[in-house]
Amino acid sequence: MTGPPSCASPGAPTFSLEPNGGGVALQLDPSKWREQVHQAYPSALRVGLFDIFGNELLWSSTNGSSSTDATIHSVPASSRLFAIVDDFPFFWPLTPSVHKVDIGLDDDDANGSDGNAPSVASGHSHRRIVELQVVSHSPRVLIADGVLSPDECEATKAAGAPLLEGSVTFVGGKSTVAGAASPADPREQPRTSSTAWLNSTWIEGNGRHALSAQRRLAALSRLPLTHAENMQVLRYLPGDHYHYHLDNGGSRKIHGRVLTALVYLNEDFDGGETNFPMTGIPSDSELNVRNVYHVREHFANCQVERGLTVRPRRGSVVLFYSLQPNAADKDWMAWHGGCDVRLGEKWAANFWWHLGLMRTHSRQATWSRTWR
Ligand SMILES: O=C(O)CCC(=O)C(=O)O
Repeated sequence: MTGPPSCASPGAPTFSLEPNGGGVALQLDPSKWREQVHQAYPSALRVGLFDIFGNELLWSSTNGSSSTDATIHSVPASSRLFAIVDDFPFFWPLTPSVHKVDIGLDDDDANGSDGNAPSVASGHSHRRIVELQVVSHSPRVLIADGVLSPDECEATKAAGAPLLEGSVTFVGGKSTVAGAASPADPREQPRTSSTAWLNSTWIEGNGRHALSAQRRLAALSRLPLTHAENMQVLRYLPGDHYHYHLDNGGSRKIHGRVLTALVYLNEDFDGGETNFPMTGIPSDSELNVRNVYHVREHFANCQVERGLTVRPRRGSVVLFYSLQPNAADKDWMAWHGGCDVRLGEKWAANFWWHLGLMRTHSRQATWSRTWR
């Protein structure tokens, strides 16, 4: 996704274009930006340009057309833009500044509930704007607080509670269920929590809040709901954990997962941190990062002293990518785990985006391919 820097005409206003996956930035001249972009990405059929807040500006194709040529002329000189090529999923650029992300109408306000959500007035409606911050470059991890309202967290929790079963994990293509797994010592078992899958039937019947929560997560991720699995609700009791794993590892069924949105539904417990042990580890480290047993042994299953540790806060979301921005290669730095809960119950939910379609377009709450 990289290309040679192009020269702009002397004195012309320019803006810089950075490949979304990192690499060499281009100085673009607004009068010949299209040629410059396509010269930089010679094999791409379409290139999308985004601003640093994840707003899509336009797509330009090799046949010379672009969605809105006028947009590029309204981009202020010196702006930083980001390029996405072809159908690659959107990846949040790794900028030092926070991304202010509009995650939709604050319909809880409209319904007279909590009022604590970080909404701002915009015209006549209240919109929820959150600050999404890059907290690790490798792996790519971003965090935003206040994405789900307390009502949305409670509704998602309540939805999951009656559907809980032992959590499943994959090792070497085989699934194991919490409780039934060996070894006998639960501290050595890879995953001991309980899981509930919120399927489309439940959402249509009961799930106004759960659906609004999913729409917010899609808005935060800038990925379509049609590419997401059903939401998975998690409960950890004292002593429960999920040792280091990759969200797209262990089974072909989940190889297409590109992004995880992990949302915390409560915070009134001790322990239960999420740890990314590879943050800050040099890429030439001796560790065999492709072997789950080596990683678990090296980092003692789940630890909070090293790497990046996230302490759960109700309504906060951790976004992290399991693939590289080329949407093909696994990110071996994305190992993570949920450490032991010491006291109380931890509730969280996973929402996974795939490269391919997971739901039909016809209705957002109905999809042809459920995960289970
Ligand atoms: O509970 C956590 O903090 C991590 C959960 C997780 O990694 C997963 O469910 O895949």
